[in-house]
Amino acid sequence: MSLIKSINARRVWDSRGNPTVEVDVILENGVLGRAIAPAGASRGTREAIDLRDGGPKLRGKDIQNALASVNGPIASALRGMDASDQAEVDAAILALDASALKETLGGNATVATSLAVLHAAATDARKPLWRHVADHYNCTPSLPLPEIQIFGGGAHAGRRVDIQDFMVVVPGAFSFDEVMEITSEIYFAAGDIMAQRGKLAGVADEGGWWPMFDSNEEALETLVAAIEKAGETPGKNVAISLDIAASEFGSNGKYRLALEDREMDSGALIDMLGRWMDAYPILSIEDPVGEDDRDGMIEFTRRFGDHVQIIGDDYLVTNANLVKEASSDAACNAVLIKVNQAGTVSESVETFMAAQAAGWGAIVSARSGESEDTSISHLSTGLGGGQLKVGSFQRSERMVKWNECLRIQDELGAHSFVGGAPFKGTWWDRA
Ligand code: 2PG
Ligand code: MG
Repeated sequence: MSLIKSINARRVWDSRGNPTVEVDVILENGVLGRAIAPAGASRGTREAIDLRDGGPKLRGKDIQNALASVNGPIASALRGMDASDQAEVDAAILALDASALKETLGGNATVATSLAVLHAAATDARKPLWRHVADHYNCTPSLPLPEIQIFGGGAHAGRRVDIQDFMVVVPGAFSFDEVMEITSEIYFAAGDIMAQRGKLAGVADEGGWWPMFDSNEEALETLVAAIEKAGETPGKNVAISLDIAASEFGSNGKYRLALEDREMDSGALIDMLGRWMDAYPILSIEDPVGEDDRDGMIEFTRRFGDHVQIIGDDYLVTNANLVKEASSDAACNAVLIKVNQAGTVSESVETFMAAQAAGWGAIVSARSGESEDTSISHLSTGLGGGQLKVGSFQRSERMVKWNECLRIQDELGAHSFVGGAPFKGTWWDRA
């Protein structure tokens, strides 16, 4: 056991060129733990706040106040604490901020600190982070099943299409390494098809292709064509995963697909997604309706919950109580775990455990604003049994996380890959 000697925050820059918080935690024996806060663009209204300074400088996005939270109150409170007691450390952080959404300290300050402490404890125990997480939380580690973006949309691509993430999953793969190879083939096949058809504008925030489609459905047709061009059978080894991110184009049960100039209510949106699921091999859907559309989420889950994975992201904001509530509502059957939505490691793990208790899936996820930090690759492996969403197959802030999983694969063994287990009970499992 080693005690925390000092904590220092510095300003670094994320994958969108915005300032963000990096925290160094140094233990009395000299061990260093370091982590960087990510940042979302399509944010849930109930997630922890990124504390930004406002004003004209850096488009209001500077984080001097968040740095001051870490270097001031957080550092004072944590100095002398046992870094291996993550729950105590996170409780001490929470005790400094009585606000609902960590407005006082900033979720960017708390998440970078909390993760840096986790790293320090792992290094002090001479364990890779994934192993420390597995031992600390008494989990069986396994390499996650990735979901990988092929086209970006919504808030990540200038709203060029309404739907945010068009992704593939490869539940039929035998190893993490094989998922990477198959996804690479699909990613470049999609780029080739789009270039040939004059539909390719570049690369979106998470590395997926920035599309110039005429409808949202054209993305689905193109994705199926890309899977086939890559030599795979859609719906067999490879399936489609969507993040609708519906809160970005609707509220109060009213939605507007700008690309198609169509307005619809919640029922019509659910019907449209139902038609897509009939026509395309869609295995997972995130935020199919808005974060405020409880009736819509319950209805969607009633209709499709025994068919596909239904993930709450903005709907659940990595909050264990919301997972419990949704579980008793029979809304969703899986949760996205974003550590910065919760604001600490302990709250994120608590949400993961709540999902497991509900018999739900859990997908550890990056944000659209990312960095070289690879904590989530370790978290999802250490907690085990899950899935990992990192963005696409280009840009180093994405690839660094996939590549870290390949290094973990060498330590843990290729056999530890979860494969299609997260999709037990879906149409894919029955097919
Ligand atoms: C999401 C994430 C990642 P953001 O909605 O799931 O794709 O986006 O980080 O912008 O919230
Ligand atoms: Mg989402």
